[in-house]
Amino acid sequence: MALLNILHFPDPRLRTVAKPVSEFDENLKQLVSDMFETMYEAPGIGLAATQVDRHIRLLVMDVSETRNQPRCLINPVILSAEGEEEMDEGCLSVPGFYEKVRRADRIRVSTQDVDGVSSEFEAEGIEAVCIQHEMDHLDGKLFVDYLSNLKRNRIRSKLVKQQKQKSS
Ligand code: K1U
Ligand code: ZN
Repeated sequence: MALLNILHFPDPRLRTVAKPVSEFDENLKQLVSDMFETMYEAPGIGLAATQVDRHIRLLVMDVSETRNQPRCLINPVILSAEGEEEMDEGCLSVPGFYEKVRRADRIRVSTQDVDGVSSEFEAEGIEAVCIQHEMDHLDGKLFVDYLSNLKRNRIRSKLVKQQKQKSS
């Protein structure tokens, strides 16, 4: 098990579009295990492979209050989306900032598990929001992209300043 380094906005690597997972091998299982450890330690309710500089279509999440309902989605696809929900979102790649984002409230998702077995399920509320947020990461998109240019640029400047202070 290992903790992975989480990339921070505005790192350009967060803009990479992830490629489908094609090999369901031991390396994939190790990455999934390391991503869960990193997500729980952060702590976060989700983590996309993009955020740890692995550009494959893989995300992990656990939106339960008890933090014991891990879920891993590989090559996820949103088959349908309904309703609207506006929720405060945070992001481990944009630490310290929470902003409202409007997203679909109910989604139907197809996915594969670590062995490559396919399934479909429905999600709503925070689970649906988290899946959409993490799937955005796999397409190189961040929640700050839904904000005004002014807000996004303010967040960028503050994070760049913090990163410079840390490295000096
Ligand atoms: O993708 C990420 O960076 C993780 C992010 C996921 C997310 C949060 C809120 C709405 C949608 C998606 C986080 O987990 S930020 C941290 C957070 O929200 C949280 C952490 C611990 C307990 C409860 C919430
Ligand atoms: Zn995020």
